[in-house]
Amino acid sequence: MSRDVSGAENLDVVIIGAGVAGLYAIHKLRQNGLKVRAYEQGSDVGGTWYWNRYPGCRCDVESLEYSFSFSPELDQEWSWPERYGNQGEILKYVQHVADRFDLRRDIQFDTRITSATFDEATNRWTVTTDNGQTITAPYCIMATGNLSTPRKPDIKGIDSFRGKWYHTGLWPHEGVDFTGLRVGVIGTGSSGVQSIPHIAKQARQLFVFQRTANFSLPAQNGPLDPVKEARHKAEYPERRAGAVNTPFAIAGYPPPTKSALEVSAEERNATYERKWQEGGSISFLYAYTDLLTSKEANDTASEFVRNKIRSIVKDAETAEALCPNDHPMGTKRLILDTGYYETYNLPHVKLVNIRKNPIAEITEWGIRTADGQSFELDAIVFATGFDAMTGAMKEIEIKGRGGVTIGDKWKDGPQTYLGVMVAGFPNMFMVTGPQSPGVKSQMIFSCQQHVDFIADAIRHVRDRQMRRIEPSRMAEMSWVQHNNEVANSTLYPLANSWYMGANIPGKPRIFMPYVGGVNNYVKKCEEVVANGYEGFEMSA
Ligand code: N01
Repeated sequence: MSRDVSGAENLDVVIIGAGVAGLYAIHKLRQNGLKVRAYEQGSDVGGTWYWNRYPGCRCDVESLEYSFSFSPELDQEWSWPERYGNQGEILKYVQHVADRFDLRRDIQFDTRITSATFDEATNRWTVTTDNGQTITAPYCIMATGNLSTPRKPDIKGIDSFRGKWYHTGLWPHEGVDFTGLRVGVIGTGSSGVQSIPHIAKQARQLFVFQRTANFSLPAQNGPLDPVKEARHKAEYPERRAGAVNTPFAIAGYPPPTKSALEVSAEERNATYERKWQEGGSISFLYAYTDLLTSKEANDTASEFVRNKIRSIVKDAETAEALCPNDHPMGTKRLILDTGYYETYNLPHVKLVNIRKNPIAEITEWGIRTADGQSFELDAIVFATGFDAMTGAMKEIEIKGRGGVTIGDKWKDGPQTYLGVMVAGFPNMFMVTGPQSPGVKSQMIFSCQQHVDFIADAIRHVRDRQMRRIEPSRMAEMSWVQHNNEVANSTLYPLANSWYMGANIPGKPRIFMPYVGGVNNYVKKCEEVVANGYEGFEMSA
């Protein structure tokens, strides 16, 4: 690698992160003849799938869909054992991609980026690492992930706990054996719901501390049917091409045509029952056109799921506590589970409703709730989520023009143009940043689509002998406004979700993902390019 007089290493593009986004960025930009390098905090590739190793961790998008689409050969070569990939399988796949496309030689592992500063005189980013290295490059890509900053709540007394505690998003690589232990799990989002049935299989006693009940549907996971796999692989070219015309970037689900309120209760329940048996969240949300836009329509689906919970969980009080009633179904990430509700029928598993009776403190011996009850525990699992969408970037001291930090810029909530760039931060790109549809889509599709857009933008700038690209403040403001208008036309803002920043005390409550659909987002990106990068300003 070349160095400047100060000893800093020089690149064309510095990439932060070697999860699926960072890996594809290396591949794509290298193909465009650029000198790139990714810096990764973990000791291997994989991002989310490297860190989240909790028992039961599994993707909620089907494995034949949740994969890179840039290589038809890769599509045909890889075989998934199950309908939904588990963490180990997906990590193996991502590692295979890194090896097959020789990506590792441009990755530096075990390296955390601490700062990134734009120099207005040279139009270069200077990035520093936690081991004292300095790297400079005209372009910087934040492939830092949306759910990559685990957060444990600040509960009084945690330091005094004599047992062990874990966070699902930072799970020990050697695994955890809960056999014979008394375990407490705090949090019932996707991570909690997926891990609870597995922990229950080992633990002597399991207490689940639930603040908010969530909607979970059966994944109906199982071995992948070889006939289905062969058919899907034969259809890959059309399916991959078709994904771009769908809201979630997943083809193969016929879009709904009717309102839930247009049909009889019998017909509706029969449809919901069929979707429940089929498994999967997209299929369920696609039952009717208005499940995410009309509260009345949504109530029919929400009540169907509540009745399912009541029919599965034998203890009526526990069943009622597990019934979500503070948000419409689908406005928080819909969870896919295997045997979650059934777990509460086991005699050694108990739900503790901390909405009614909050955790007062963690003691030497376990958890004490506000009513004075003590739960003696050997281990506590925090399944309490992440500082989503903005957390990872705010952990790096990113300074744009005039020394303004990303923390200053986003103090009232994130502002971006297309979720790809931020006004005031020239030549810095984000892969699936806030106000992009990333987290509301088949994530690998969105990562690729964003990286392709970024790679084209960089080529456009370089081809014109320009040295700086940045969105105009006007374009950014109007995209943020559009994002809010789209969100407000749906039921999404009714939920206290991580989409809203609601899970982090003090975080601005702004609906962050773009929910207008991947199809509309991609059309917008294409228009922007066709109009000469409309909304972006370029200079020499
Ligand atoms: O985190 P979450 P997650 N005291 O934020 C509770 C993706 N993902 O790691 O709802 C007590 O959803 C909190 O309660 P409340 C997926 O996109 C995907 O589970 O804030 N409880 C909630 O129950 C997912 O949406 C997969 O009241 C506290 C839980 O902790 C996203 O990651 C698998 C608390 C956090 O739920 C995040 O999921 C796993 C406190 N102080 C994750 N603070 C799949 O692909 C928080 N909670 C399937």
